[in-house]
Amino acid sequence: MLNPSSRKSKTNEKSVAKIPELLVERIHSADRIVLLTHVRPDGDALGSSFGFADILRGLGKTVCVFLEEAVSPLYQFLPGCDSIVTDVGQIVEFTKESGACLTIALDAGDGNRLGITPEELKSLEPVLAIDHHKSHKDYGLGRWVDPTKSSTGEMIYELALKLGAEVSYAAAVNLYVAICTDTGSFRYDSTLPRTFQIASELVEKGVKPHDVSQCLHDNVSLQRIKLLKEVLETLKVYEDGKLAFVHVTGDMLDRSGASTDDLEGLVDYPRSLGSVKVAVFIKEIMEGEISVSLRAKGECDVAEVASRFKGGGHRNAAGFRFSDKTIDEVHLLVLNELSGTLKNSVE
Ligand SMILES: [Mn+2]
Repeated sequence: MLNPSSRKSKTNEKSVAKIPELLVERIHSADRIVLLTHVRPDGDALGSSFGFADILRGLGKTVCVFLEEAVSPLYQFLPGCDSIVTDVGQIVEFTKESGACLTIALDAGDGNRLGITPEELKSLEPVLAIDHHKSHKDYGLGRWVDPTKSSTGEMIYELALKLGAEVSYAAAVNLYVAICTDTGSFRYDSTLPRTFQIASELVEKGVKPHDVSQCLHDNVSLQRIKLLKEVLETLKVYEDGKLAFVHVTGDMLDRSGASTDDLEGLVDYPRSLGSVKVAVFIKEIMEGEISVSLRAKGECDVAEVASRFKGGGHRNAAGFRFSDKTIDEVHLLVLNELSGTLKNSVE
């Protein structure tokens, strides 16, 4: 059943973002800026990093984007993805050069998941954070955290307006990809009127939605399809189809020839079942190292469920890890927790 949204559309407002002055001032006064993002970066993490780097360069800043490892082949179409630094020592040296330096962490809800040690993070101070994770754990000197925003990419666009910066075509592609991936192509609950306004402005800057969609969705390898076949074989549903579980092991990756990058988005298949409220994807790539992704539709708050397992995320997308359990143990543990949560939530 479709019902109209109760959200008030603020179509006449150019920007409704409450951007802290500290952030704006620090950016204006910095000569050099280091951008960090979370490990295993997704489209939002990468798109907002490369997009923001381009915007800042347009303001005359020297910018270094640090990533723990090379950009996944899935995102190598993003403009600017080849000018990253993966050596943290090089970043620390960069901050010591003359002139004011600032570090900004993007899309990272946890300062311990930036791919660097706490000591290394300290040596990059001052650190500011821009993030939209509901589970954001404060770190650094200051922050702009807004869980109502669809994506960090959307926040970077608002910030560019506030800074009076030019958004080039290259930046527009990156921010569009960031918004597109974090909203599941404008399908998730976080997609608001402002999200479409920004997407529309990015399209006016030359982004072609069809081309981006081709790069994001219609560009998969045979190995990924083989992996998908194996993963779907593991599908189990519970609670009248409200819960769907799938898992992957290192052996499945080996058999299919796929890489860990190919795991991204596979949880959308169990999530797409009509009856499903929460989809669970359990990954054991290395023996004993388990990560769990939760994707929800509607009322169930999976960020809250993830926090019970010391994880985090958004209302509709969250995750957590274990290092001392088997897939079966994790399956049972998460099933019990979600069954209880569903029973307690008002339908
Ligand atoms: Mn994000």
